Amino acid sequence: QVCLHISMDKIEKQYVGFATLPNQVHRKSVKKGFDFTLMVAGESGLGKSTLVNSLFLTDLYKDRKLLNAEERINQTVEIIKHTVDIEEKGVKLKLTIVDTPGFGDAVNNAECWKPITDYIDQQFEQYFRDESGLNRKNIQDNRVHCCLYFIPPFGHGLRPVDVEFMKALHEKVNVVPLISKADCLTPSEVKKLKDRVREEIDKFGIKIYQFPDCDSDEDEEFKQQDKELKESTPFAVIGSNTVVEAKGQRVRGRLYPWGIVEVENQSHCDFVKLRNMLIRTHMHDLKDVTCDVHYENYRAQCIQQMTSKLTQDSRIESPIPILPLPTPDAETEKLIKMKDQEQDKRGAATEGSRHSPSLNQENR
Ligand SMILES: Nc1nc2c(ncn2[C@@H]2O[C@H](COP(=O)(O)OP(=O)(O)OP(=O)(O)O)[C@@H](O)[C@H]2O)c(=O)[nH]1
Ligand SMILES: [Mg+2]
Repeated sequence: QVCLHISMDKIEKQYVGFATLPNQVHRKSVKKGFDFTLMVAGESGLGKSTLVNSLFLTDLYKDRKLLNAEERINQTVEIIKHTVDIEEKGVKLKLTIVDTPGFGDAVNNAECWKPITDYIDQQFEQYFRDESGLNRKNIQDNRVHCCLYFIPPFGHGLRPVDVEFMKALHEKVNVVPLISKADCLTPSEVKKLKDRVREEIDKFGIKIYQFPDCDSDEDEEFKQQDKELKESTPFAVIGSNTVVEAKGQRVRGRLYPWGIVEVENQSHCDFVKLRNMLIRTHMHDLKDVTCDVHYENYRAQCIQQMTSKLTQDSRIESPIPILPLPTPDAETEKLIKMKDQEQDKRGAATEGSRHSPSLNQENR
């Protein structure tokens, strides 16, 4: 026991204690909770609404009645935001899904991506405002962290509209391309289409979300998983709102006269790979890239615009950009009042202890 005591003493001396930093971060972030926003986009009828339903409702709403009913999803006609708060082993996640109406119903599809890019910009703008506002402590982050772009399974690769659409998005959001309704294709057709799409993404300079490189000290299994993930893009997916019976088990799938397609069967499609990527392995990286690359771009543009406006205006000589202040609404007024009162209180305290009103004035 004495020996143990001495060795513990030695350890204590060798460590200052900053090895606990990761634990501190862990505790703090678990307390705060996480949030994630996912968006879907693409032509009408490709199964966007069905997929997001399959993607999250399978695990998230296990006991919801909706699952077992043969629920038909209606056509999406406006951008709809669904938010669910989920908890797993004490970790809280606020998940937001932004379902968008598909394009293709209009005769002219020029700029069909506009409502979607506008939506993404609006979220950035809101965040930028909040960040430069009074109350920065509890900013709600509604920025879109990932956009699943649906490519049709028919056809021979990307259409011009797909290229333009993804290019309109790629500087603003992490684009993850998917081949939809993969049950229409045989395995060799899936492979051919995937190769083709990958080639075209390169050829047209579309910057889709890049999975980060694997560290060299990761174990072999992880490296293999990472390699498979990178080779599977664009993920070929199948969605379904019905639960069918296959080999005595109830599974989410599609029942055809010639058999059953199982959504979560890895030999039928890449649905599980996509879900694991989004939730288990890359959620944090998607958020980091959104914040460090896409939002930073937006911010830089905003600041640049403001500075150029100021330099144009010869009456103002300050090189520091001044934010256009929105007219204060009731909420802001209340906040200002609260902060004033807080300061008054603090001022009074210092006044009391120092007996010097002039000092107090300076403190302000
Ligand atoms: N074969 C097949 N059909 C699917 C799949 N996913 C969805 N569908 C069917 O495709 C039709 C359209 O699905 P939705 O999910 O409404 O498509 P959407 O992309 O949301 O359409 P919009 O809301 O108009 O943009 C429905 O009848 C679905 O049952 C799939 O993976 N394979
Ligand atoms: Mg829809």
